[in-house]
Amino acid sequence: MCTACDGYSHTMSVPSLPAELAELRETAVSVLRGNDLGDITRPSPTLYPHQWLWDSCFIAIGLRHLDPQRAAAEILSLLRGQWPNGMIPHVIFAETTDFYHAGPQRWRCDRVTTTAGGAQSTGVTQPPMIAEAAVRVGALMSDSERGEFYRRLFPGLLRFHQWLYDERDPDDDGLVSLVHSWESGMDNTPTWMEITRPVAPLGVRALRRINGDDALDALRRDSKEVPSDERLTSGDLFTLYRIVRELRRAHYNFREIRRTIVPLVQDVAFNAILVRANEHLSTIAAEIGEVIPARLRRSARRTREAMGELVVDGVYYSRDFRTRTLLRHETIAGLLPLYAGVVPEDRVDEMVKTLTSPRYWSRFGVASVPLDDPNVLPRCYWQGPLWVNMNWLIADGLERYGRLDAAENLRRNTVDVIASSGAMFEYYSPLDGSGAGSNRFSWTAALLIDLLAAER
Ligand code: 2M8
Repeated sequence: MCTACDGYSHTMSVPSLPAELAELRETAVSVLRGNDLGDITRPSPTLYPHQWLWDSCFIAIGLRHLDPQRAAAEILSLLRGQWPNGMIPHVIFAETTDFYHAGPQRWRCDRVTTTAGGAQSTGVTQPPMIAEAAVRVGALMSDSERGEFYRRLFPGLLRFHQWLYDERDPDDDGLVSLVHSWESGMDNTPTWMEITRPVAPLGVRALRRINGDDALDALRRDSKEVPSDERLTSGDLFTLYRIVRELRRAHYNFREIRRTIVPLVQDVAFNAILVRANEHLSTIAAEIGEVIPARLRRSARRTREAMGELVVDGVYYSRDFRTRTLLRHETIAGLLPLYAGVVPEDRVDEMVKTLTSPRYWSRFGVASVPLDDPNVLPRCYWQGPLWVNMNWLIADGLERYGRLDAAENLRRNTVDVIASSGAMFEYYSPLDGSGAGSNRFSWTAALLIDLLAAER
């Protein structure tokens, strides 16, 4: 961000937009400015006061239209959190006293490692969106700026992709496994909650038997900014904390984690994002004359092929790493193979039909859980609401499959739902478009700026 003045927008030309959209864009810029901490951007001012991996990537995709160098800094700053083994953590803690419910004391990662930049971090990762964000930012830079940016990023990014396979694909089947639902980014999506609930702490299980989960509400501290019914249940939250305890005891090491009760999931969305990320990594390497090691190239090919093992009757699911059984609950995660480009051409129309049917496609975008699911909760986090980053990813996939009308409609609906709420909400009800969660959410603001740039 420019230090001589207070904003970003002077560095790039502002698109000419109808007054209403220009005002909305200004709101988005001010949300990003308000969440800016120098070279990182918090997802939201109070709920999420640190740096998150995939948030920073989506944020950079928007920031590039305001200030490409600042966008590049957002991405490069993720390398400060890199572990010696190559992992880039899902949260890199900022130097702030602002409260976060799963802060450094819950993870105590400084007992097992030191990050590249000395920052405290969590011990798990998040969807590997870095290469996509880097290529998007690079596209708006001069050749020499892009070359410099890619050269600074590439070594760390390569090590991250290698870590994903070395650590999380021990059986070498091409699919990486996740050890916590926070790694999927879709914290309480039904698939993950179903496999996670059996390992709930004893207290949670006892309270559940007498329908007394509510007793835990007073103990949680993540729902001060947002009503608790817009977030995951207390029982689920305390179960996720328990899994962090298990991971901590296993030193965040997959070989040890395998021997614990921690559920291990070959998450379909994460692996879809990885397929695309591997392609972008190759683009970055080619541009700066680097070579992707043969082993990583082979793993990348396997991931692409192995996505075919996750599909039954045209529907993609995540898989239990231990039992190799598919976790047959339909959610938005199963639509991300469209983004990955792994859906065979003769299956694409069928998938687009499902996606655009009233089951998923409300007037405003794609619901995170089909609307005919008896347990869908339209305003609750990853159990029904639509998310701007998901709409963005799916629209990107539709476009690359040449389904231009569907892509265009989805993008337009996304802008409309944000416009009708007038604020940058974390997520929106697919039924009436009302906003929920944080109302100053960075990736909504950033991706809106990106969508408006395309609109121009
Ligand atoms: C949400 O997750 C965090 C934990 O990582 C939380 O609830 O405290 C998710 O929506 C995740 O996808 C997102 O990256 C994060 C920050 O926006 O918030």
